[in-house]
Amino acid sequence: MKIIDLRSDTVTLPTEEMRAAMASAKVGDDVYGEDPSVNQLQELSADMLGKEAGLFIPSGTMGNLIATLVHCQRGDEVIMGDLGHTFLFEAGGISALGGVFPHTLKNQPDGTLNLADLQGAIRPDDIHHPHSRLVILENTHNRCGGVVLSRDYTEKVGQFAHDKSLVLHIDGARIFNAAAASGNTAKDLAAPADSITFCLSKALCAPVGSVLCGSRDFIGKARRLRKMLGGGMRQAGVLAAAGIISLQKMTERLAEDHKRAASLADGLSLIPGISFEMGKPQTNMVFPYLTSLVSLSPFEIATKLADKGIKVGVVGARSFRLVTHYWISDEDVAATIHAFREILALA
Ligand code: TLP
Repeated sequence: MKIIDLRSDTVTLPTEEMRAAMASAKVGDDVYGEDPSVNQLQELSADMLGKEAGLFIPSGTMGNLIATLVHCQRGDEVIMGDLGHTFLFEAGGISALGGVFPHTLKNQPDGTLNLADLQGAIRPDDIHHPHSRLVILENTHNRCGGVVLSRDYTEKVGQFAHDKSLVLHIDGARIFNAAAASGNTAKDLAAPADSITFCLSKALCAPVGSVLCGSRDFIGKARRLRKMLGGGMRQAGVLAAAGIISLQKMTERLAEDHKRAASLADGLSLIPGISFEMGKPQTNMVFPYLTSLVSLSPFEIATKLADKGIKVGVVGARSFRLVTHYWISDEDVAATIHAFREILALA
């Protein structure tokens, strides 16, 4: 049975071109800084993100963790959204390993944090309080529907943070989706940030890896922390070789995934019992929910879809997340709409 896997873009398999590049990659010991493919990937990443330097890391989670550990001392406070990936899905690593205190603000439906809320979150200089040190934004914002934070908004937050002597980190796991959807370059979207992580192993199809970018000084410190966390890799060029193709080729095609997400949402919206809390998808994520017309739970529906070879994520009491990516075709979109229609007609 053909499997249509819409649970995430993290499920993407490497392309044939990536596999060939991996097989013939020039490699060396990256802990010595001697892997030519890793060095090329880091330079290319820094260039595309407009930062002085980059560091190849195993995951987006490690990127956000290392950035927080470089920017903060133990006891410092990090301001972030209550729907942010770092708050929800990174196993509390910044607190467990960094002794850092998360100060969450309500994420607005468009993925932003209110500037007035940010203003109110800054701690006065008083021995009772932790130091406010870091703001984390997420672009695109996963749990807010894969929405794009604008360049203008990000600049305002960067300006605000710097005026208050804070630093700004962007969890840009899908910054190239944000770029494709907004018509800005990733470099423009990253410009206000002191550091940014982006992922090669999501929509960009590489099998493993993310890149953390920032100033040369920041990346020097990040490199030591990566080693401390056990993330110093040796002949990682076999992975970096795929990442180079991600940046050179896969960033160019993301609009296709966004178009398919829009058609998927359009098709699903015509089915009685399905609605959309978050409006039309802006990038590659679709978040349908079940109205009161449907008696089955999302888990029951997900099981029936899985029986037809369609895998979807259940993300709430009544809602799903479906993510389009390189391995999802127009036919897969049509088959998914058809399967939902059939299952809900019987529900
Ligand atoms: N997100 C995954 C799950 O963890 C939810 C997914 O399927 O979307 N930042 C953002 C915005 C992310 O969406 C993710 C992964 C990460 C960071 C973490 O990346 P990895 O999985 O490489 O640690």
